[in-house]
Amino acid sequence: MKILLINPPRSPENMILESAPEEAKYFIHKKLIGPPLGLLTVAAAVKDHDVTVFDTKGEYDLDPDAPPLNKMVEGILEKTQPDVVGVTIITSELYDSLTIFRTVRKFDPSIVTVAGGLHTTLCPQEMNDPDIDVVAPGHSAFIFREVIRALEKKQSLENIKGIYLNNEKGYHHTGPAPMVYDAADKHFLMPDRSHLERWRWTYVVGKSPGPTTYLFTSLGCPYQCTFCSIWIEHGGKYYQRRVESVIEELKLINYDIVRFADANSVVNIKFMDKLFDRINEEGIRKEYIMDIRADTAVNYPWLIEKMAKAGLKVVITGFESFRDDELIKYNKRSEAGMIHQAIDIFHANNILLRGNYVVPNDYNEDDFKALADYANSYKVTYAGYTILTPMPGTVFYRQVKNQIIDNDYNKYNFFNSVMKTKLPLEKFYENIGRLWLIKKGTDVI
Ligand code: B12
Ligand code: SF4
Repeated sequence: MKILLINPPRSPENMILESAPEEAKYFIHKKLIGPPLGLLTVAAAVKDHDVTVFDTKGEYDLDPDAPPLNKMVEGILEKTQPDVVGVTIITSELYDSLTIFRTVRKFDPSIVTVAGGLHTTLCPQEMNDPDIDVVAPGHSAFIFREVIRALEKKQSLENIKGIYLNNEKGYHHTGPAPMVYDAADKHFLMPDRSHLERWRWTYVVGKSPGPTTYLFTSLGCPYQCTFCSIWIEHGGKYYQRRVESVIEELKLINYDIVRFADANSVVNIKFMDKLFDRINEEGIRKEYIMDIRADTAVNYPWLIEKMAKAGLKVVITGFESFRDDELIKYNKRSEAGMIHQAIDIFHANNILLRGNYVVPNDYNEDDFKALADYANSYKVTYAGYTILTPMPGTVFYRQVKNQIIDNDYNKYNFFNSVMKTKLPLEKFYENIGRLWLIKKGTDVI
């Protein structure tokens, strides 16, 4: 079978950037850069077939004047003549994904269209669209393989459990999946990054000397922050890879910078300790980027030191708030007092720290001033100030559903306010834009 897997473009909506003072604009994320790891995993499940992975984000980074999405997709459809097209979807990229499916349907109605990715897991009921034939929520690479097998043998897809079908019976679920797939261990599939060679040099962040690739050592998170999609995606479970499997992947990777795509890289202390022993033993020399919680750094400074010596260069920490009452409201299970301790530990190990604060919709001028004062007294190399956003499918979404005034999913990327704000909206954005100037470093990540 000929299979085309498409990574949709980024949503261009970014009101923080639009409203920020000129001098802050360089530091505000215009785009996050990185490879579509989920699609590489799906590609690995069907590697015996003729598979093409197409990264439209990479394509627009290669040439910002590349044709509009429907023309770009028509071009790749002409070239590959696929039997099946799959798209990976997060909330802010849903509408462009639907444009891709519409283009495919118009091009050739016999092509089978498959939707997967986080948004399909969180909100499968929203995927009822005439241009989508199959919806495969969860870590569904093996289920996708079954779909391909059935299509190849011209069998009905009704017998494949764990998917939604849109056919003459209407939009319906085929029944619960036969098992919970452990995509980190028993069902781990080694990504083949050669699919992305064309876009390799677009995966360069800021002034970094070379491109970065992503690798995950775990899936899910044992914490349950109210605003977070990730623990919901994994039903609150945490899946850990094996040390030797990660070592094998690191040896295969021909990139010098590796970003751990874990929700939370250091959960299992013994695992990370062992992993870095093995990295040292194998003489693997790379730079690593990880997401590490403030309380983890405070509780295990020796591990931070060990990882820093073996290549840990950049850490991203969700500080979220400098106030304990807000952290409790978010169910963060960490204390504000740990932020400055964690900053000291990371900086003492020459780690470039990116601290991220989330700004709730009810902040007034005094709240912004208090946050600015705090962030100024504990400056980090890179700082991010994003908007607390009710991602559909999260606990926070349910809590604040009535306060949502904008249902345009293009805006659900943490850079736009979708709830009623206490301050006039322009003032709210203006304040957030100014915050982006509070940091030590002069580059972006
Ligand atoms: C890697 C990553 C990226 C990469 C690549 C994503 C891409 N497609 O291009 C980059 C850097 C580009 C990226 C960008 C963004 N991201 Co991002 N990203 C991640 C991250 C860190 C890891 C995802 C991952 O690789 N997981 C591992 C793989 C194996 O799992 P997976 O992708 O879910 O894929 C599996 C299944 O979903 C399924 N599947 C997936 N696709 C498909 C397709 C088919 C056909 C099938 C059958 C199955 C299937 O099978 C896969 C294999 O098991 C997650 C956080 C996390 N730790 O989960 C955030 C995350 C997904 N990102 C998020 C967001 C919001 C963004 C941004 C909008 C952020 C921003 N503010 O700018 C941007 C989007 C673009 C932009 N504006 O710049 C949110 C999504 C929230 C939501 N509910 O939508 C997350 C959860 C982070 C968070 N803190 O909440 N991201
Ligand atoms: S915000 Fe971080 S710590 Fe909280 S549930 Fe999500 S990944 Fe886990």
